[in-house]
Amino acid sequence: MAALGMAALAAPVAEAANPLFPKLFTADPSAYVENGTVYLYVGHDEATPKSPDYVMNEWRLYTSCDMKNWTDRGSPVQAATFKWAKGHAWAADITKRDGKYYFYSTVDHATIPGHAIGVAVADRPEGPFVDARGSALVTNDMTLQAPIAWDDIDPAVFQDDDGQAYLYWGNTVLKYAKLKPNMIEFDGPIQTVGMDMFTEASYLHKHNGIYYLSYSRNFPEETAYMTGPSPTGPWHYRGVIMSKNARVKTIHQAIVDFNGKSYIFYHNAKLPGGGEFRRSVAVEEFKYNADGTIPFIPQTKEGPAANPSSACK
Ligand code: FUB
Repeated sequence: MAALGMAALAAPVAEAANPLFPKLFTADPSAYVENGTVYLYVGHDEATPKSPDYVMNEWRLYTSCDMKNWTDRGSPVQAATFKWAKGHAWAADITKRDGKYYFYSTVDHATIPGHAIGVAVADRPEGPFVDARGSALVTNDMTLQAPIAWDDIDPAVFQDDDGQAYLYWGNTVLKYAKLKPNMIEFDGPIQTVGMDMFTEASYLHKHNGIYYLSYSRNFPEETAYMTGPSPTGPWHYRGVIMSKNARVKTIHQAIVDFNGKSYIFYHNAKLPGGGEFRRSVAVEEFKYNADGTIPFIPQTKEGPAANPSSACK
């Protein structure tokens, strides 16, 4: 049944320019690449034009074999996947370990005031995902560095070549912890990273042996990044790579390599009717400089050229 349902949902989206998905408002991209396929998980902005806040109940999945043509895979995971949560399907991130896919998700906690982070797991990147713990991995009362309800958001998961996994997250204060090999418990204390003007949307990736910690800085947000020699730094600030948006204060990036090229996903509010709570995900190709730094990346209407992957099935 589940497989049939997924096949019925898999609808090709017409060849896409930016923003990528004209039928839905989408935000907070997280990209995962496997077998020549990009799996792009996004939050779904369901707010009406007059909504005074985010309305987000589910994450949506789109896939592509070439970064240009996208297939709608429906919603493989929702805030309701976590019985202890009550909505607010904010930013999320995914990784694979030992044949299973772990989806770290921001939600609101039903009984512990504030946002929280849950972990869902699936046998395939298309889902369906189930709650991997039956409880939150992070709750607001576990982190007292910022006296706000929304400081435990935007999980970013990273696995190093030695198999050690790390979770970064936070708003106002950037936090991280090592994950145990089971991926659903921390292995050691929660640490913080001291930095200027950190807002949210931390994202850790590695390229040619350099670790990159990108994030949203300032408010309205711009995308900035640091580099370091390890997944925990020490970090060296490298500058802003994408300017703030018009009509929306957030921007939330994810950076991946796909089929020999490098890409940054982000959101803006450029769909008709878009705004603060009605955002739209977009993508740009970029090339690392010879010294490993990332150039400033302008937002474009065209997006990247098609980059067909022969490994895509
Ligand atoms: O989508 C809700 C929140 O807005 C995210 O968690 C932040 O990164 C910002 O994009």
